[in-house]
Amino acid sequence: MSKALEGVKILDMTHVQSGPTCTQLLAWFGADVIKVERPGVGDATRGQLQDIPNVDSLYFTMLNSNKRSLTLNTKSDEGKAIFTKLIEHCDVMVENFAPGALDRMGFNWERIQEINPRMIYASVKGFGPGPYEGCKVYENVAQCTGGAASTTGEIDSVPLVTGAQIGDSGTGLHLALGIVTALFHRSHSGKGQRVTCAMQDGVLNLCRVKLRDQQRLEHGPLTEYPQYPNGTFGEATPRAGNASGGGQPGWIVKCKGWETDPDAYIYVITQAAAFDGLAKAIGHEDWLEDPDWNTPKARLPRLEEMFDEIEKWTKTKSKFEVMDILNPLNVPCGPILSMKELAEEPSLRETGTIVEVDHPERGKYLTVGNPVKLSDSPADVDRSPLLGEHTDEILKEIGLSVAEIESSKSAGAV
Ligand code: CAO
Repeated sequence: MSKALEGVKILDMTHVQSGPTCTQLLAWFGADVIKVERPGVGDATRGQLQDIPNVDSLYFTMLNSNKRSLTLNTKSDEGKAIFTKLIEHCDVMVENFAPGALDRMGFNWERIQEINPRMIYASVKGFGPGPYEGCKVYENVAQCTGGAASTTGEIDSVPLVTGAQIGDSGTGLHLALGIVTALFHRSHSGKGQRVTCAMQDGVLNLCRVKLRDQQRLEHGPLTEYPQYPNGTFGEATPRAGNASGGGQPGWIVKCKGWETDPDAYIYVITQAAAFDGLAKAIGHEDWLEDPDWNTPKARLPRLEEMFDEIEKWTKTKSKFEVMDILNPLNVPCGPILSMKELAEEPSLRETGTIVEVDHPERGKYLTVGNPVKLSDSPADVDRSPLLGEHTDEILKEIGLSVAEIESSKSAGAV
């Protein structure tokens, strides 16, 4: 079985999280990803949040599997000459430096096209063209500027960021789709193109239901939000606690052990089609004949009371017992799983979603494998490279002689 992106060469100028998630995904699909890093320094995340002294951090190892590492000073003359050869050699270049950094090195889009008209040049930036386009951006800044933070949190409380890295990894995913789309286009146009994705745009795309609600708000209260019927709505989509955000009301309710276990909770969705079974399971058959309860519309002003009643029942069961009882009744629900539970979940190990990898310096560690499964192109997860581990072999591949490699090394270019 061949890898789907076998033969595609990626010049990976990415660092931190957003860009590396994109190139890691392409590497899992079989692309040859050449990660270019500053000599002696490398991607800053190698040294951030280190759990073992002087060993590449999990931050780095979990974002850079299946890649090769080449050290290169792209600001020196020798380094620029090698970088030019790499642009000739590769199909795709990906970067997520601060705005203008590649231009300052002398490699703007026009120059890259001159060197290789088939090159696809992909970038992540914090913002698209506009008042903030020159700003540096990290994950939580993007969550705040893309609409996630203003719509996340308890009602009447502060905006919240989420642990899901929708600004970084989310934008990396968007960019990867842009790259494979441009590769497909190149297969018949013969030409490369510029691919950009701003983190603000990526987050907003993931928050589109909240822009939907912004417009619904002009026509009346958002009846599935906890503010309805007694609270007030302002001018903008408000925070909604754990309300489902969809047409089927949902909430997080306590399960047995919640007093001591911070994750003894379950999300329950009261989908109309399965409501009868749910009502019976929690001992509320009376709701089925009661006009205050037996239609979704009648229940809307009573959602708080409804979830209180559901919780009285879930508090008598573990979150997994609730799963076992409600799923056969077609009630969509999901236990709040801790990272420990996920790390130990055998089915995730079997599918390769959680993978154990061996690293020469840190030993074994867990990482998240490719969540996208292709039937004919399995994605094996290999460890991340050491800094500059593949410098010599890559320089040979692009045509440098042993003497040229040695001279680049003594000039400090690699
Ligand atoms: N050789 C020589 N110089 C190199 C190099 C190499 N191989 N690799 C990088 N550099 C240089 C860059 O050219 C840049 O130099 P100049 O400032 O002189 O142009 C410098 O290293 C640092 O780049 P940077 O400004 O991107 O790095 P930073 O740590 O200051 O900022 C970040 C980091 C993430 C805020 C910024 O890169 C950014 O806003 N990126 C776009 C948005 C993004 O992807 N954010 C997500 C990050 S993950 O949370």
